[in-house]
Amino acid sequence: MKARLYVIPASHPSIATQLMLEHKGIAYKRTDLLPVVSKVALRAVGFRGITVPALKIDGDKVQGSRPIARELDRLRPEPPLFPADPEKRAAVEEAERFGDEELQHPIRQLLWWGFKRDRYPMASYSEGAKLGVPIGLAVKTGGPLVALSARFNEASDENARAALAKLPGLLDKVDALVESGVINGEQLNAADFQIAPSIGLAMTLDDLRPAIEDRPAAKLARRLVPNYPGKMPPVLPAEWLDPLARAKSV
Ligand SMILES: N[C@@H](CCC(=O)N[C@@H](CS)C(=O)NCC(=O)O)C(=O)O
Repeated sequence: MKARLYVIPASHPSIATQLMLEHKGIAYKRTDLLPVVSKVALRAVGFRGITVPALKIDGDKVQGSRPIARELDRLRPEPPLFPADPEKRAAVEEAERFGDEELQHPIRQLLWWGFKRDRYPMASYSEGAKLGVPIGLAVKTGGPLVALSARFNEASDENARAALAKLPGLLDKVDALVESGVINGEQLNAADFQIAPSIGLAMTLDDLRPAIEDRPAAKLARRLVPNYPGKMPPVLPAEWLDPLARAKSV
């Protein structure tokens, strides 16, 4: 099987896909892309969409963490990413949908809001990546790239604040999924691989980690992504963090 995965380093759905390829034992080559540049690069190599993860596998092109999970199960059924039992499969698919559609984006917005404030931590998110340019230089000259990505991801003050207000509820939902055994069970599934990187990425933000690290959600992240790349020092205004602090103290 010949596979090449296009990623942005430390992108949570990209890491989800890397984990799934590893789970299947599929060897792959990785192409690391800078945000924004990634959109042009993906089109240049023949993808229709403009986001990572994007996978070329045995001549086919698949884009998006959820379609990729299904394609990997089709190409290499063992070990499966979805349970055979229809009821259990439906629960995993719903958890995976939640991870993709509800959990991923607020965390992405908070990260880009942080980079808007201070882009120097970006280098830590690209450690070990082969971007074709020295990361120090990319960060030094990366002001316009950060501004574009923050705009693309709608990382405004208002949305960052809304993302923080939403976070306790999202974390409660992940905790409930862990506690009901839909995720973090003995057999890992597509929802585990979808959700763990979002929690892992959130925990790279010093502002968010204290509200997460004692939760069941953190156990899943430590199991699947113990060395999530990146570290963002505190950047968020204290009053915006109130909903998180309150959620931790109940
Ligand atoms: N929900 C999609 C998300 C894809 C997505 O938004 N990827 C981001 C990286 S996390 C991206 O490619 N952004 C382009 C950019 O920042 O320039 C999935 O799971 O595949």
